[in-house]
Amino acid sequence: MKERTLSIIKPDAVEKNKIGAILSKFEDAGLRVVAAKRLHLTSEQAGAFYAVHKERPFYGSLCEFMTSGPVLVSVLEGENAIARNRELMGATDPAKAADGTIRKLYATNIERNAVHGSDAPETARVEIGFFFNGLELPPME
Ligand code: IDP
Ligand code: MG
Repeated sequence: MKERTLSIIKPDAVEKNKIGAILSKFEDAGLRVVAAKRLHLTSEQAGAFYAVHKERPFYGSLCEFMTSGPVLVSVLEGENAIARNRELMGATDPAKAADGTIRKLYATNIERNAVHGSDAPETARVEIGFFFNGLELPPME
C-alpha cells in the first residue's frame, strides 16, 4: 500500500553534513521525498512534537538536543513507507542497530540518533500535519 511518513534528520546528522547521504538511502530504497524543509525548532515546537514522551526521564534532554541546531523535515512516499523507513533507520539505540542502517552509520548515541520516523499511519498523519500545510503537500500519485 502506498503511504506517506514523516522523517526528521536530527541536529547531530545535520551537523555531520549527512543530509544528502541520508536522503540517498531513502531514494535508493524506493522512497520519494515529496516535501522537505530545513528548520531550527524552538523549544516549544520540539516539546509539542515529542509531547507523547513528556513523562519519560529523557524528555527535557531530548527537546534540548532537538533544538540544538537545524533539522531537515521531509515527507517520504512509497510502498509501505512507514515500515520501510523504520527499517532503513535501524534500532533507536545505534549500538543495537543493524549494519548498514542510518542509525548504525550516523548516530552518536541513543538520544543523538540521527533520524526520526513516524511509527504508524495515525502518527504519520499527525506528524506530517505538524510540519506541512496542504499547499506544501502534492496529491498522492
Ligand atoms: P524512535 O525514535 O526509535 O521511535 P522512541 O522510543 O519513540 O524511539 O524515542 C524517541 C526519541 O527519544 C529517540 O529517537 C531518541 O532520540 C530519544 N530516546 C529514546 N530512548 C531514549 C533513552 O533511553 N535515553 C535518551 N534518549 C532516548
Ligand atoms: Mg518513536
